[in-house]
Formats: sequence, C-alpha cells, structure tokens
Amino acid sequence: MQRTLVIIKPDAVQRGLIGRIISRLEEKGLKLVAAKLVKFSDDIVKKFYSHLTDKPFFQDLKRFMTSTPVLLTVWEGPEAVKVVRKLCGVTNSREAEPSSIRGSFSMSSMCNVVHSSGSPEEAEREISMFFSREEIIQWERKLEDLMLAEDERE
Ligand code: FUP
Repeated sequence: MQRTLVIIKPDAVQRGLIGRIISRLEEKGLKLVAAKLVKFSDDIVKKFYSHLTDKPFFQDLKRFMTSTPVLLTVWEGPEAVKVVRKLCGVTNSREAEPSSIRGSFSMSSMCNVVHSSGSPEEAEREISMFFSREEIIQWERKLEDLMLAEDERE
C-alpha cells in the first residue's frame, strides 16, 4: 500500500483548520498511519525545500514555515500520492480546483494550507525525514472490505 506525507502548514494551524483538513482525507478513504506536531527550524526548511533555496520567495517561505508548529501526517491508500495531490490541488491556491483543500481554504501560493508529496520516491524520502519505522502504525480498519476491492488492498 502506498504512503504519502501531508503537512498541515502554519496558516492552517493558526486558522483552526486542522480538523477540517484531516476530515477531507479521512472522508476520501485514506488511512492515517502517523501524526506529529513539530516546530520547523531553519535547517529543516532548507533540507525539506532544498529544491527551492535559490528562489526569490525562499526567505519568506522559511519565515512562514518556522512561524508556528506544523502537523506532520502520513496517509496510506492505493495510489495515495496521486490521490492526495489531487485532493490538495495545485500550488497556487487561487488556481486550485474550488473543491480541493487548497481551493477551499486559501487564496495564496505560499500560505496554501498543506503540503503533499509529489511522487512515491519523494514520499519515501519525506516520510523518513520525520518518522522512524516504529512511528508508522500498522492498524486494521474494520470497514476495509466496504471501502476497497481485494486487489486494491495490497
Ligand atoms: P508544491 O509541491 O505544490 O508544494 O509546490 P512547490 O514544491 O513548487 O513549492 C513548495 C512551497 O513553496 C509552496 F507550497 C509554497 C512555496 N511557494 C511560494 O511561496 N511561491 C511560489 O511561487 C511557489 C511556491
């Protein structure tokens, strides 16, 4: 089963949107397998967004991402990376589908409420940055056979 990282960003934490964002992912049928509240340091932001350090907006992004704790969450499901990316919407929230999480809750391309991994490789790298193996919880969902076909549960 594929896993992906979702970060509930400082703007969403400050605005009290954690519950609503988690609900969207739960309602879709993704399974929460890990969560942790973390205050990012400058070094973590530099490492996490290493592909963006030379962008003109990077200092602002660093200030934003270190301003308030973020909620790190790991979700599991078939094609979880692709499904969650779509659910989150494109980077610029003004252009995100209105029904997506970014499209519903934000008007910004920086304060865009969530991060989600861009590819399965990125998901593995990002999850291992923040979670040990023991912190990812394997648990049985009682409704599994009402939510996924047998060949989708692998
Ligand atoms: P995404 O994968 O959608 O999170 O997008 P990127 O990795 O390209 O960007 C990461 C973060 O950089 C965004 F979520 C917010 C910030 N950013 C800006 O602040 N301004 C921009 O024009 C683009 C990205």
